[in-house]
Amino acid sequence: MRGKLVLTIVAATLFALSASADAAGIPIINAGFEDPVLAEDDWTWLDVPGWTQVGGDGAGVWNTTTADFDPVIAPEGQNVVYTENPASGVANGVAQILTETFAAGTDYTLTVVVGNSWAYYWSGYRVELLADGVVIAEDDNTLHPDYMEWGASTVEYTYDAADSGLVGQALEIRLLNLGIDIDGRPGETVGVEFDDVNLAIVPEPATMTMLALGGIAMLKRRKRI
Ligand SMILES: [Ca+2]
Ligand SMILES: [Ca+2]
Repeated sequence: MRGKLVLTIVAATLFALSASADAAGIPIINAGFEDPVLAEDDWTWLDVPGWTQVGGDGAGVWNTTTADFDPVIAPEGQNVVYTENPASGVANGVAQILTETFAAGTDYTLTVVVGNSWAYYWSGYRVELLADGVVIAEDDNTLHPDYMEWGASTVEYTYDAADSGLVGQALEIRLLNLGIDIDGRPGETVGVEFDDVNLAIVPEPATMTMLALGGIAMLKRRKRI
């Protein structure tokens, strides 16, 4: 009877672990930039709730239209975050320090949709995942969406014991405009838009196996009683 109960607990634990392995989402404030609610084609200037400005002018929330993007106007909801920048080679954009801290033995997957609106010449971009202000993984300008189109950026971090000094420190996401005149339009303002930011935890397979083996070992010990 007791063995059966323990088996049930082990099965429930394994089920919970397999569910969490799918991707546990980490809370991000205003991850889709739907705050504030804006009228069509309205925008904010230097004000992105939940996010701070990085570098110079400027970034804001923007309710995009078919004049900016087509056929996907915004990957999530109505608004996106835009960044505009002189092509001076100095990055700007937005950042958010999360309440979640960097954990040992844990892998992270950060996804962001990156847009090249009709409103600005293409600036290039960088999506960064940081702990304690140190970049631990990034997508450094690997996509170049066509004008009016979006691309899916994925940043994957696999736990490295060399980063153990960062365990317990706050995670941070930075969405950056590189300020580069990639399309050869000197003197023009360059831009990039972002939407639908997601950060997921995926426990490493080794950790999952250890937990599962721990459960089985517990079952065996109980059986001997
Ligand atoms: Ca959105
Ligand atoms: Ca719209």
